[in-house]
Amino acid sequence: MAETALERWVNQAAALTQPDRIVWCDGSEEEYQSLIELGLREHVYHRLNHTAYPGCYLHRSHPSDVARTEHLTFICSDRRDDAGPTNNWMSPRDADEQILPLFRGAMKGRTMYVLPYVMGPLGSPFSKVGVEVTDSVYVATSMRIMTRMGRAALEQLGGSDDFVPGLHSIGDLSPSRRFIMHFPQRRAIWSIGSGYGGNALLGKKCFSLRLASAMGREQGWLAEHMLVLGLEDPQGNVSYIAAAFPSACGKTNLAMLVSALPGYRVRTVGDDIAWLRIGADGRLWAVNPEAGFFGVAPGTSDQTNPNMMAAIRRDTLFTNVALTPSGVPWWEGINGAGPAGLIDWRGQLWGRNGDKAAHPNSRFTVRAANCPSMSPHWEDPQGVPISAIVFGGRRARVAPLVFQSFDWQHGVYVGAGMASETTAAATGAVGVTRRDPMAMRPFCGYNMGNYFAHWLRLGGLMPCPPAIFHVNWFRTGADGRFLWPGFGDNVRVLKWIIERVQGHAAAVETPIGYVPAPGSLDLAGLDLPAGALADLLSVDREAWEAELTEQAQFFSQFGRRLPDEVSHEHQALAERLGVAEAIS
Ligand code: GTP
Ligand code: SPV
Ligand code: MN
Repeated sequence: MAETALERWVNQAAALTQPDRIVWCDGSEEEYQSLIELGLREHVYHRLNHTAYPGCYLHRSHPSDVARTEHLTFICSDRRDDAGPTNNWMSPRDADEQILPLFRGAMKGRTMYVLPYVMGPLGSPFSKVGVEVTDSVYVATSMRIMTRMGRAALEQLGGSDDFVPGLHSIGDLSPSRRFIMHFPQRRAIWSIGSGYGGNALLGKKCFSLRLASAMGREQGWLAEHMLVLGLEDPQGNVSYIAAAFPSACGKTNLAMLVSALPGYRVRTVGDDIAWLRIGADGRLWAVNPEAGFFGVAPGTSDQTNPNMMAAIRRDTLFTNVALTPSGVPWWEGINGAGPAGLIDWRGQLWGRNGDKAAHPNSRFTVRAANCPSMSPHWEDPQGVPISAIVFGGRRARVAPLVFQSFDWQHGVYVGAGMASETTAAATGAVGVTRRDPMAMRPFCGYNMGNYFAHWLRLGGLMPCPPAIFHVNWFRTGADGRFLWPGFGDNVRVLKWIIERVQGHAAAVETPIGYVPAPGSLDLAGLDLPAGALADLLSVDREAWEAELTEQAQFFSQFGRRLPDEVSHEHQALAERLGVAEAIS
């Protein structure tokens, strides 16, 4: 029989990397178990206490390989300007020159796993096939949890050549020989030198955001760093919300929150990525392309996220968490102080010298199906219809708890002007405010100026586009503590958002948008300290003036690629704030 496009590519990858063995993964349970067994023998995995945590294993990554490395992540478009000022760029030719020598012979003595996978529900018109080849057992087992992997993907592909090839090797794990390269024109991914999360599980950020955003631009849809949830009201009506927050800013927690308001329920569709298309009915429809969660461990507890705590009690892979003497995973925020004899994420007795026992970016990998809050519609091939889009960030100041944009165009500007304090999800300084439009700065596979234009254009194609909001759970008071309790109480904000969409919650107009009118935010049963609500909703003119200046600097990098509508909205805000001199 003639060689298929897939076989040809796998053979080429093998010729380059020279593995000892090639294993085509079928995605079965038996195969998963045997990969775990192999991982145990090779100390890639450690067995956890299977009485308390059946089917759970711990992986400790190399200490220099604990988060996405944005400075080593490249968009390799033909022209630098097509990657834009927010991406690292390398020409495809230079990329070949840099990375081919690193891949040459990289799998000698190792096994190459071929992982065909589908992003999106099986049989959905949204879904797309990728194939990752990797020499990492950790990646093979994680991809089986995070995607629909194996036979089903080969069936969906058939003899077609319509798949995204992703070549991955852990190489020697050296950051100086680490590259994560994306080729939007070739639709291919090359990643070497890291075994961690978004650097190595190529279906996730590399395919489903960086390449998919570029595909969506051409094909008229959006790939976004968004959770998707359904909010059910006491009458049983369900409204769907898609929300984009930067890494480690609360998507997973919001997606599965347990409501503090009686009669309201949140159902999870996705916690990290959404693919959005305009349906035949003119509404915006979303699917979650993933099949699992790769969630932040620290801060996760029975109080903050009981649904996730239930999900991760079985068949879960933990990465870089601490370990109690009885073999149970532990992290900061799970429950009080660490027990005596705690082993830290590096595998050493925890010194209690101020170091974290679990790495701040330690994570769990678990199938979505394990989570008790999944929506009955989370795998619907058509997706779910979105009523509201929410942008959010981690801002100690400036951004109020919630505000609503005036319309789609203003909402796109709100997203484009977003900023957030950096977190441990990527290497580099933590807590530094940076512009992060739509929470996509690290993930947009093309020039963000064109990305804003794409958003504006899609809005024009919807007779009644979703309303756009901005939230901030992380505003602090004078004492430096969070003003808002967050987690389950965030449902109060979701309720206001949906009531705004339905037209029956009151709001006050401010220069930046609508904030809740007194009494319109349901605070029943919540004891906020006096003055906290006013602080949470306040719009500080001086802070917003400074914000305008920072936005102007950021936007100016895009030159002619910045849509006029964004400049216009920026100018209009300056005028509403009464800033004398126009900023452009
Ligand atoms: P990625 O997986 O990196 O994209 O992160 P994410 O956006 O899904 O963030 P996640 O929900 O995992 O939360 C990150 C951290 O923020 C965790 O430590 C949470 O406990 C904390 N967090 C989440 N929601 C809230 C909230 O409402 N208030 C406060 N104070 N902290 C929160
Ligand atoms: C993020 O950093 O936004 C994540 C984790 O969701 S990773 O898969 O590493 O991208
Ligand atoms: Mn994420």
